[in-house]
Amino acid sequence: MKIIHTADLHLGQLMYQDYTREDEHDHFFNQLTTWCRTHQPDALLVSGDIFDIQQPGAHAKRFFNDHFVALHNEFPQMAIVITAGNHDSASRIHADNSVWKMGNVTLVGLPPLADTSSLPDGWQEDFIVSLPQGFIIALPFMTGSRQQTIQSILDYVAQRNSQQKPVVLMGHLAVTGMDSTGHGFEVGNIQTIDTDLLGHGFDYMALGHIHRPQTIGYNDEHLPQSTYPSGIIRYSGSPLHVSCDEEYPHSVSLVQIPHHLGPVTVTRLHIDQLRHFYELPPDGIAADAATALDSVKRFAQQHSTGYFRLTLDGSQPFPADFNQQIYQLIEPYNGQIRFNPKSIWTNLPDTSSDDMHTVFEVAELQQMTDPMEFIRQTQSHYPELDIDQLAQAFGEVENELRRLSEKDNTHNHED
Ligand SMILES: [Mn+2]
Repeated sequence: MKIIHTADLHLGQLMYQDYTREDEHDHFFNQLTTWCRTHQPDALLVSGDIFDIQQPGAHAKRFFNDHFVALHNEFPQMAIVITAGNHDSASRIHADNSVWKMGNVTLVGLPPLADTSSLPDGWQEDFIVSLPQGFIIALPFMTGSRQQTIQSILDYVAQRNSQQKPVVLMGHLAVTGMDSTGHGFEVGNIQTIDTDLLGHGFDYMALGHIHRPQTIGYNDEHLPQSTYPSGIIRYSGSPLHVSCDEEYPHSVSLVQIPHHLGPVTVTRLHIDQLRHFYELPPDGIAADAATALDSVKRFAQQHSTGYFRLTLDGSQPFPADFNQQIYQLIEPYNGQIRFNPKSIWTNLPDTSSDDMHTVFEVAELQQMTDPMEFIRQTQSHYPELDIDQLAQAFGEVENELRRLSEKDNTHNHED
C-alpha cells in the first residue's frame, strides 16, 4: 500500500488577523497534485485541522471544495480520507460525509463513543476505509484516551485481515515524546497521550496536530527516506509554516507498506513555501523607531513578499503610534509585505518595583472620558504594552471559549 499523509492544513487561516494565505495554500495544493501524479498513491490522508476555525468562511469552504474535487477528478482511484482536528467543527465535517462519499472522499468528523457497549455490532465500520491494498482506520480528534475503543476497531480489522494487508491508523492528538517546537504556549497546555494507549495492530499511525514532521522515537528528519519496523507513529507536519519559530523544513510523507507487519518506508517530500518569515532588523535589535522603520523599508525593497517581526529595545521610548507608522510604510506593497504586530521587546525596564500606581492620579482618571486617551497614555508609559497584541489575546480567548462550547455540544450529542 502506498499513501500520502498530510495534516493541519488550517484552510482559511488569517495571519495577524489581516493576511489571507489562500495563495500559499494554493501553492501547496499544486505541489500535492504533482506528487499524486508522480507517485500514484492508493490513498491521500489528511489527519485533522482542515480548517483554521470551526465556522470557516465561504472562501475557505470553496477552496476546500474546489481543491478536493479537482484531486478526485484527476485521481478517481485514489481514496481521500479526511478527519476533523481540534480546530474543526466535528459535527460540521461529519455533516458533509454522505455527499463526499460519492467522490471517493471519506470525511470523519465525530469520534467513536468512549463507551461502545450499547452500540450495534459492526459500529466499527463507520471508521474503517477498506481498500484493495489495505485498511485505513480514520479517527478524528478525541478528548481523553479511548484505548478500548481504538483497540476494538483494530481487533475488528485484524479479524478481517486474513490476507495480511497493511493497517493504517489516523489520529489527531499530542503524544508523549513529541517535539512541539514552534507551537509555544498553545501546545504547552495540551495533555499528551502515552503511545502505549494508542492500541496495537497498526503498521503506521498517521497523526496530525503537531506541525513539525517527526517519527516518534527517531531523530532522522534530515534523511530524505527512512525504513522502519512495523508499528511507527508519525506526524506528517503542516504544509505551511506559521511563524519564525518553525524554521525546520515542512514536508508531506509518502508511506509505503508492502504488507501487514512488513517494513514501513517513509519518503519526505519537501514543500516549497511561497512566503517566508523574517526577523528585523537583520542585525539584531532596533534601538529607536527610525532604525526600525528603516529596516522595514529596506526589507520591503529587497523582497517581493514575506512576513516580518521586529525586535525592539524596550529601554528606549517608542512613539505610541509606532505600529500605525509601520502599517503606513508597507501599505503601497499591496499586502505582500506582511507585518506581525507582536514585536519582541528586549531590555525592558524592571516594572516589578515600579510606581505603576502613580502613572495616573485618581482625579485625572475620573476626568478621562475617552477610553482611547487612557490607552494612549498608558502606552506611552509602557512601550511594551501592545494594543494589537491585547486585541489578539482577547481574540484567542474568545476562540477558545467558542471551541469549548462547541466541544460541549459534541459531548451532549454523544450522550
Ligand atoms: Mn490541531
